[in-house]
Amino acid sequence: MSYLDTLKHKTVTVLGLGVSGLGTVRFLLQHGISPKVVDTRSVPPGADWLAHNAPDCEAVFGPLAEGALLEADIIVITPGIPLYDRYVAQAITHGVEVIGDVELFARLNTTPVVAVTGSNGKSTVVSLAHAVCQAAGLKVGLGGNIGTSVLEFLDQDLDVIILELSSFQLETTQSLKCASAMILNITEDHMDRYPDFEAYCMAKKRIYQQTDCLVYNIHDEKTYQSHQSALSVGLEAADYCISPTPEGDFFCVNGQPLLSVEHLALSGKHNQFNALSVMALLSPFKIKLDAFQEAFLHFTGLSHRCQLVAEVAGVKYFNDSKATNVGATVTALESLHTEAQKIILILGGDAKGADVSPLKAPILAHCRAIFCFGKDAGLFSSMHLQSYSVSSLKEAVIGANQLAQNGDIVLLAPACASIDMYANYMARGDDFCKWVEEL
Ligand code: UMA
Ligand code: ADP
Repeated sequence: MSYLDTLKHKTVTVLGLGVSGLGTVRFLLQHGISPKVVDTRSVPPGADWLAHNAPDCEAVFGPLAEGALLEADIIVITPGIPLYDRYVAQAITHGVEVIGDVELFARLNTTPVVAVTGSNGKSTVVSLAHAVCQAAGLKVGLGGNIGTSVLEFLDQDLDVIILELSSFQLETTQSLKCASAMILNITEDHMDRYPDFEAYCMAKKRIYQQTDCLVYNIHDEKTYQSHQSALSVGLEAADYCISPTPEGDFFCVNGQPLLSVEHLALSGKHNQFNALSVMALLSPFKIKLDAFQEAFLHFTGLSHRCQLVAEVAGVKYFNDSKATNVGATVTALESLHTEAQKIILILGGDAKGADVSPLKAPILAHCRAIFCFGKDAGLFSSMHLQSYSVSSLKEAVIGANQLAQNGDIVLLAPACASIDMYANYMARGDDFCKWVEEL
C-alpha cells in the first residue's frame, strides 16, 4: 500500500493556507483526500482559491480555539509556524503527527533530488543549477523556499528536482533522500524564531540526514559533517575551487582547471563560490562542461540581489534588497567596495533579533556614510560617524544622492527583513528603484 493509501485512512489537517498549504491542499484533493484546512488569519492567501475550487473542504480561519488541532491524525504544517507554537505543541503531546510539505513530498518522491540550504545564496545557487540542467537537456523542477510548493513535482515526469530548503522547512523533514545536498554557509538569521544560533545550525544540518553526496563550504566549518562521500567547495584549497592559470583564473575540480571564470556573467567572489557549488552539487549527473559554460554565460542573476539599477552623475546605485540578514550585507560591502571610491549604505528594517556587530568593521572600512531606516534603525546608527536616521527610502535615496561623490556606490543592503514597512523584500527593492529613477 502506498503512503497515499495510508493517508486516505487518516484525518488530515493542513495548517496554514499560503503557498505551501495551498500546494498541499491541491495535491491531497487531486488524490482523493479531503483535508481540514486551518489558518489563524481570518482571510489567508488561499481563501479565495479554496472557496471557488473546493467549497466542500472544511475550513476554519481566524484565531484557534482551544484544542482545535487535537482531532487530527496528521497535520501538514506551514514552515511559517514553529513546532513550539502552543497549539501545535499541544497536538504533538497529544500524539498527533506533525510534518511539513517537504516531508510529505519526501515520503512519495522517487526522482533524484538536489537540495540546498544556507543563510545566503540559496536562490542564486538553485536557479543557476536549474539553468545548467536545462542547458544539459534534463527535465528539471525547481521549488521549495524559492516560492513554489514542492508537491507539484510528484505528478510530473522529471529527471531531477532542485530544492531550496529553509531551516523552517528542514525542521519538519526527516525522510528526504538526496543525490546531493549542501549547506552553503551559516550566519545568524531568524534569531526571533530559534532559542539560539546552535538550534538554527542544527535545523540546517538536517539536510544531510540521507544524502548520497554531501557538499560543504570549506571556509565555514559549521557546514561540514562527516560523510563517506563529501565534496568541499571554496575559493581556494578545496575539491571545487578557483585556481590561477596562465590564461587567468579558472573553475577547478580536483586540481584540474575546467572553465575560465570569465564565463560567469555574475560578478563578485561570492558568485564564483556559488558557481562552484553548482558544479559540485550537479556532479552526480555527469553533465557536460558545455552546459555549465552556456548557463554560466547566460544567467545574469535574480532581481534584488546586488543589482545595478542606474548610474547617475558618476554614482552607481545598487539594489540588494534581498540582503535580509547581516551576513548578506557584509558580503555585499566586501564584494562591491573594490568597484567604488566609497559606499553609501542604506540599511534597516526588522533585524529579527540578530547580533548586528559583524557589520561594524566593514561599514567603517568601506562606507562614506550610512542611512538608517525602519524599526531597528537604532541598532546601526552608531556604527559610523556620518550616520543619518531617515523615515523612508525616499529620504535615504535623496540624502545619499546629495552626499555621494564621483565613483561612489549607493547601496541598499538592509541587513533586515522588510516586514515592518513593506509587503516583502521585492516591494522594498522596487521602492528603492523608483526613487533612484526620480533622481
Ligand atoms: N501565518 C499565520 N497563521 C497561519 C499561517 C501563517 O499567522 O495559520 C503567518 C506566519 O507568520 C508566517 C506567514 O503567515 O510566517 C506566512 O506563512 P504562510 O503559511 O502563508 O507561508 P507560505 O506562503 O506557505 O510560504 C512558505 C514559506 N514561508 C515561510 O517560511 C515564512 C516561503 O518562504 C516559501 O517560499 C513557501 O512556503 C513555499 O515553500 C518565504 C520565506 O520568507 C519566502 N522564507 C524564509 C526566508 O527565506 O528567510 C525562511
Ligand atoms: P537566499 O535565497 O539564501 O536568501 P539569495 O541568492 O537570494 O540567497 O541571495 C540573498 C543575499 O545573499 C543577496 O544579498 C546576495 O547578494 C547574497 N549572497 C548571494 N550568494 C552569497 C554567498 N554565497 N554568500 C554570502 N552572501 C551571498
